[in-house]
Amino acid sequence: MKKAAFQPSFFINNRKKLAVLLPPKTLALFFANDRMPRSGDQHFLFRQNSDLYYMSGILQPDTILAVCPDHPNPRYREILFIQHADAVREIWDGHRFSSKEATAVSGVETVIHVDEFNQVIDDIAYPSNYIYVNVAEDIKRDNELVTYDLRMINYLKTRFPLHQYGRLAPLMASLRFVKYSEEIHVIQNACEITGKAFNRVLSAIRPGMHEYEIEAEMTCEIMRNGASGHAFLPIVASAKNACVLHYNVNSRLMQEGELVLLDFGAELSYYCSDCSRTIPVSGRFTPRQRQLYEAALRVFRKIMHIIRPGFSIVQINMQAGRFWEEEHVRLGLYSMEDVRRQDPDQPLYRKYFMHGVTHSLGLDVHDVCDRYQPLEPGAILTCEPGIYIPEEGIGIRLENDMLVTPSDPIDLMKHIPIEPDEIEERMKKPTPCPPPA
Ligand SMILES: [Mn+2]
Repeated sequence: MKKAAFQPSFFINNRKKLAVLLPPKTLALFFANDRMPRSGDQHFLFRQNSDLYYMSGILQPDTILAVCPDHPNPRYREILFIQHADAVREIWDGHRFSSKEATAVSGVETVIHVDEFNQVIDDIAYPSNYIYVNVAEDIKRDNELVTYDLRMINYLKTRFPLHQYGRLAPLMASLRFVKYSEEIHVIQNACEITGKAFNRVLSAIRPGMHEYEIEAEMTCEIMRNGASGHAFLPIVASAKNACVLHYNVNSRLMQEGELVLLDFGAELSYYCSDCSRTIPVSGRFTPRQRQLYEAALRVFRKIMHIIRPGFSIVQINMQAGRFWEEEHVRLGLYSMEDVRRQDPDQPLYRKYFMHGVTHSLGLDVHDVCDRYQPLEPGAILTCEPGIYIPEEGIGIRLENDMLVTPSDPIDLMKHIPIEPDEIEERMKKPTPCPPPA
């Protein structure tokens, strides 16, 4: 995607909403993601920082957005810092925005080259008492990587040691949690494409295929429908691979009688969809597979009814544990007596269901939000129960994306087959024509 999908009014409105949440005399700073080196002169595909995108629509690296609503000089209330035009670099990497183009996308009137940030920062920091920065708090920091936002907060703290610093993350989480109609529309379209990819898998899959061939079918359908690609690394996990929750090697040969778990979604205009289905490789569930599948589907339906205002993500997850407990007992995995004796901190259901049953969905596949906050109409959440029995080499997960309304949610994936009978029906392969007599 080369251009933002939304009109500048979308980004202008987001900045207005942020300004209301900021304390008086605050400077808020958003930094781009880094370009991540891959090898030699290659980089991984660049992805803009989601908060910066949400506030500006600018997809270029080396971008900074400053929002300083109370600045005495109106010119400095919103500033976009962007890369210099560079004739040589543009031969290799393509066009860079002029100031005018950046204004047309973002609605920010003041556009300055990013090289001048170090001079301009004095003018916007001095009249401010607070500096709020968009350190991404939800990303996995399981390495020593010092990202642009972390480098800049160190720089700012050295330069302005007596300012008070604050977190943009909780404010951004509350803004991004409830989606506007434009965002809902894009996510719904992403869900449509995801459904097409699933239907293609249903007609293509056969015993003797590799998991990666299914990935290729999905990728093809996603790309040819105009999505930018997968919203996350797709999972094609057959047989016991389905018990590895983030399996994405997708290399195994699939055989007759096995299940394959698919967890995938198209990304469209920077917004994600997220779908899971578990289907029989040969087109028919065995009685045991169907028994477990139907248990997952019952939990799916029960969870769906509590994805509504009044419940928080944390509460829905606790309820999912109760629903699974009933199903596990019914399946004979343990007894109610075992449940009564269990350590409440280590509930038995976690042996067979060990992940969250819902998460917010948006610009990020696991979108930022406060997990303790009750849901509100306009939020989009997944509904994704699963059951994993490594001893039997079986893992089943079902997942649809739900738009929260004042009552029951709208299932944005209701067009994607989920009933076991419908899955089997759609998987019936046309019988080859008999040879002419
Ligand atoms: Mn999910």
